Amino acid sequence: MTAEDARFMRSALTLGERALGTAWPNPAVGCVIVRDGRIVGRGWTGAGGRPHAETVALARAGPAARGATAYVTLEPCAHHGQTPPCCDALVAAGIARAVIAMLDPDPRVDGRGVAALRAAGVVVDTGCLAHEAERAHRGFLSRLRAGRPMVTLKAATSLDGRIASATGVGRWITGERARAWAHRLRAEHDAVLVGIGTVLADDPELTCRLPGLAGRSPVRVVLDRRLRLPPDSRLARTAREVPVWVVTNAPADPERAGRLSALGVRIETTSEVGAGSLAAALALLAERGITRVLVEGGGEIATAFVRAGLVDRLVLFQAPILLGADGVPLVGGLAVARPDQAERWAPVDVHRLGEDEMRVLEPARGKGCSPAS
Ligand code: AOF
Ligand code: ZN
Repeated sequence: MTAEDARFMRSALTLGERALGTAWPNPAVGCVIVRDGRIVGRGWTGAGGRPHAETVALARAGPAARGATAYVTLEPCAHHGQTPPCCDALVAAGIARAVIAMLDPDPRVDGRGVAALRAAGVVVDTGCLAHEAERAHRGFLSRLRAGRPMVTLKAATSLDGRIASATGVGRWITGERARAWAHRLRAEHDAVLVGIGTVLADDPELTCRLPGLAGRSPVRVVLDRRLRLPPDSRLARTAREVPVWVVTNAPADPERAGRLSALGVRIETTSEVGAGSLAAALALLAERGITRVLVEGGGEIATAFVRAGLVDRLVLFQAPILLGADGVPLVGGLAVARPDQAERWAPVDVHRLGEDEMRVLEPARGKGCSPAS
């Protein structure tokens, strides 16, 4: 693997990012076709998972693909799904070499793509920026391996970790730039999830309203055990434009369920209550194809996700204000006896956004105590 390989794979990974939030249930794959050191075709997975990235990049490259190298962030598929196998398309286009970041653990692929390419005489190198690719595909991998989507917990807090004032007001803790970034986060997730308490308190819309990304709003999921979602809430009223799924416990009030359904709200039922209910809700979302969930609150939901060890990534927007102990905390009691027993979070990214600071953290598994899961 050369420095040039890494450079082109990085381009492919960046392209793949464009499909985050729209490619589900498929992975957001990126592909570049390189001929004589120049990129002649680019592609990423289409909305709903099709077309696949390679097909798009090959179409762009046209005859220039002959003798070229294809850089793909995930092993090209070998199965006849809704589209013909990408490895066949690469061979037919005359690709001479394929550089693949990581194998596709989907049982329909799982090494068969690489084998088919090699059998056709294509030189195949795997493992180029594999670590980065694992990261890029973690929603897809989590759904496949753990049967649940990847979970990002997002919160806007004060310096002292409060998400709302003493009177429960959380709008707005952070400034405009941080809020714009939060909208971008929505676009990069398949679904955004809140508890019914947040809906009743704030009547949020939970769409992505950034210029140019308006069509990228995620599915809006409400955890609403007793089906309290008001039919005149912003969510219910806009359910025909951007999907709203309510996860509730059976038996739901049939009259209310009927009214919400008539507005286009999808009602999903799980029988789980209490400790296992979050895992059940996530499993249900995974079954429906969701690979990446952005949890936006409120505090009770955030606490439940943290306690259950179900947070894969924490995105904190921190404003330079103090709200004090009478403010609403980001997480409730965790009963940590000693600091060295607390779960540790590894910082992976930090940005200044005006006066606010955004920090991205991931559980530092193995250090500190492991979360119950
Ligand atoms: C690729 N390139 O861009 C993507 C791939 O339902 P299908 O036929 O679209 O196949 C879905 C599977 O294809 C999915 O589970 C994953 O293994 C692979 N996704 N493969 O070659 C792509 N998105
Ligand atoms: Zn494919």
